[in-house]
Amino acid sequence: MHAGRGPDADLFCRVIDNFGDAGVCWRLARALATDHGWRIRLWIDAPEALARIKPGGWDEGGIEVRQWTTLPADIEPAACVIEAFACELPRSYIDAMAARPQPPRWFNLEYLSAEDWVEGCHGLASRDPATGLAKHFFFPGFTPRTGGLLRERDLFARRDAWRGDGALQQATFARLGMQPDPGALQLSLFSYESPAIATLLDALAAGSRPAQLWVPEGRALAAIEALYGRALRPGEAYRRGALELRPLRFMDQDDYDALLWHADLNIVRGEDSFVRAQWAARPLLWHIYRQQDDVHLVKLDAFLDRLCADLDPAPAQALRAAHAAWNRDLPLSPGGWQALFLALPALQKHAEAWAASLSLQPDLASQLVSFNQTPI
Ligand code: TRH
Repeated sequence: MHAGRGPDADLFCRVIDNFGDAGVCWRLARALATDHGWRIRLWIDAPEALARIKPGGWDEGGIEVRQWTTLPADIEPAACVIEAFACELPRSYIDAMAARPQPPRWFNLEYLSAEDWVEGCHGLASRDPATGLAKHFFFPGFTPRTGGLLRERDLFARRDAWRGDGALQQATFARLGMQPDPGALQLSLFSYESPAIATLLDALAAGSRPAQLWVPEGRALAAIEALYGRALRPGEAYRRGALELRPLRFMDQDDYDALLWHADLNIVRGEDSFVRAQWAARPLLWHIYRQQDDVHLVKLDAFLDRLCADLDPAPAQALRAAHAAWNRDLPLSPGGWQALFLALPALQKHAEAWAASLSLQPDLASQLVSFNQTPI
């Protein structure tokens, strides 16, 4: 942080599991810093999660990463305070917020959902009983009456530049140890464990078209190792029928974007890879994060209803069947998978239109900045 000017926002992140908590917070910090010139102090309780998605370090202009164990006793809260995913701030920090002559704007960044009720809750406030401070609920979402989706200003330009530049692509492939076969269907797989993984592998192996399946290290690759009964190493190719399985090292977040831009079908999960796959404007299959009492299935249906609203019946049915296989453990026959592969050209067109229409609404960081400027 530059001398003489404190942070514009304190962003608090507690890592529950995996990489999405860190991934979303890092992206928000970057968008606020790069697109809006904000100075961000990112407090994270498990910096090792951030280190996985940003192995090259966090030395980016405008962002200071701090380990959130305990906060300094004399901390001066920033003018804007963002609590990611209801991570609960320490009482001493809330008291310090209340003690400022002008109390900070306080946001709770919620989880993404396509459900209708989100519109009614976005922007609502609750009062901290002890200090009376207002905390605003900031809901990401897919419609204009929500907080929108994280999308940095130059994302589409970078994506399109990459797609139009063979040398840039080759540099990425060399860095990631990829040798894409131009004649093969390209798939990326970053999901949780699911019985659908086995049926997908079988369908690809039995397919009439060669396929390369790129699988970054992690839970999906471990699930495939269990199926194959052996360790699978990044950099190696494992062939079965028409399928070439290609494990990859877990990569930098920006390189993962490029993998999404490259593939014909991306299997993604959680929240951040799910959003990035939509910005890639390629067909996607979403393995949603499992929640208690199956509430995640309601969220999944809400998204699929929006996505499929103007999709022709055949591709929509193929897409829904694949989502049911992945998320509801419903068996999908080889014919079901083939229907999805056949639907890819239609899904591709639709993914482009979907990304373009979503990008008409202001991105999340811009909306947060505007909200922050409106008088309470
Ligand atoms: O990892 P996720 O499952 O994360 C989460 C958490 O489980 C969290 O508790 C939950 O709240 C949330 O999902 C909904 O999935 P997600 O959100 O897609 O985050 C993965 C991040 O990892 C994303 O920022 C992309 C990044 N990534 C890399 O940087 N390199 C890689 O190689 C891959 C595969 C992903």
